[in-house]
Amino acid sequence: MTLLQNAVACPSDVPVLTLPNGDANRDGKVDEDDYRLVDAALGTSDPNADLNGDGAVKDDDLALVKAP
Ligand SMILES: [Ca+2]
Ligand SMILES: [Ca+2]
Repeated sequence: MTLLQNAVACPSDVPVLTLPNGDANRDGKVDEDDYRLVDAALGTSDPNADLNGDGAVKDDDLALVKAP
């Protein structure tokens, strides 16, 4: 009666989104394509262009594309 097996409490403690700086199209690099993608999505809630994940595509997301 001493065999207590603790189930793994939280096996999937992995961030759902891993966003490299400004890599909107996730091709591994930040370039004009990402800028255009975000710029074209300004004012929308396109999750691919919402780089900071606040639910809206705005200038701050565009700033992330510009950031190195
Ligand atoms: Ca890219
Ligand atoms: Ca945003």
